Amino acid sequence: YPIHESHSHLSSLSVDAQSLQKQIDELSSFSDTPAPSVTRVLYTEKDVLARRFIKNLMGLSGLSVREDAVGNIFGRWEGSNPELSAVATGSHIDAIPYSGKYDGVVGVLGAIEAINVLTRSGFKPKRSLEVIMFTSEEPTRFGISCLGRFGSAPGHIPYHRFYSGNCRVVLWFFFCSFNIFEIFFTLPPSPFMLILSCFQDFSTVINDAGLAAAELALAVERHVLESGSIDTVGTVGILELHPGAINSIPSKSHLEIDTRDIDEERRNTVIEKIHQSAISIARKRRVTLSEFKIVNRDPPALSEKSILDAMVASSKELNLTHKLMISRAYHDSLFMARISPMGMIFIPCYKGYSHKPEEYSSTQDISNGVKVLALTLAKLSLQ
Ligand code: HGY
Ligand code: MN
Ligand code: MN
Repeated sequence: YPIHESHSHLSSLSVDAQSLQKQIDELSSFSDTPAPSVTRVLYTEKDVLARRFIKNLMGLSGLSVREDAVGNIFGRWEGSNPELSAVATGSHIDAIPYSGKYDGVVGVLGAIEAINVLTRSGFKPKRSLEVIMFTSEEPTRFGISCLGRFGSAPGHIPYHRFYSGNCRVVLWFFFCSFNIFEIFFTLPPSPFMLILSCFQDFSTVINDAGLAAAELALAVERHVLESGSIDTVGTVGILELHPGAINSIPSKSHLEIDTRDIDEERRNTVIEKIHQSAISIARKRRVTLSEFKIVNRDPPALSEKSILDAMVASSKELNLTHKLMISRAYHDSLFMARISPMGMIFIPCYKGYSHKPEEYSSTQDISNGVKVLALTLAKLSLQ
């Protein structure tokens, strides 16, 4: 689109990188664990304070703020054609235990800064623009991710035209060492599933439910590797033993397993193998597999070409390099894609780390991401 012809001022988008970095640093202090780690679980006191911080910034940026039943926060910049569906962008600010300060946060604070960038440039949106802070993208409080989707039933939100999620690189295999700016566009946010598996010793002899769990953890690794693809991943992130005393043989164990793949069928094969292993390990160790529950098993989603096109055009106009990529992470985009065209922008980060205190993106990369986001929002707003 000839945005440059009609809005030539947009070619000089200026990001207030220093303020943005300061906000990222400040938000990281709303945490229940010591810096540099961040822990911010949904509706803890720190999360409530962080939400207030976000709402305040939205207000300062001139957005009108509203909140829905599950706590998604929306900041709206009314366009000249408010009856058209809006263009929305956003991410989350909750943080899993002992994670870092960028995951999600950059997608929320960066989006608010993108609005500031457009305001400063004199841009006037046609479609309304919205910044969304999605509630509990992480599964920490209720064991399930992306609670925001329950706030408004899909199909009833006509205004979500576009959701550009995390300005973050969340997947760990790639992009560890790019030092030029690259934007990564997602194709399918990955299908993801979580399995709950519990073993219990119901016998009178001493059978170790903990060893059954240990064996299953190794089986998860084996089944994932057997797929032969680097796109198949899995981990046992939670393993609890009961009663949890050094001098007591565990009578119960509880595992939570996350397996992912960009290929849904291959992922399902891994799940089936894990299930079979759980059954045979229980038999062999004479413990009962008391529960094997698939918590969620979502299909992948596709980004929309028109959104990708706007992102690609924006990065080109800004003289930034980019690359199309697949997101392996579980994002609200997975659900937004069911009700509206969707695309995601990723920026480089240190070693591809996420969900650990070491996660880091440079102010420069963040600021480039904000520019691409701002220009993309502007283009889509005029469409
Ligand atoms: O787990 C994920 O993919 C993301 O952090 N929700
Ligand atoms: Mn995360
Ligand atoms: Mn995230």
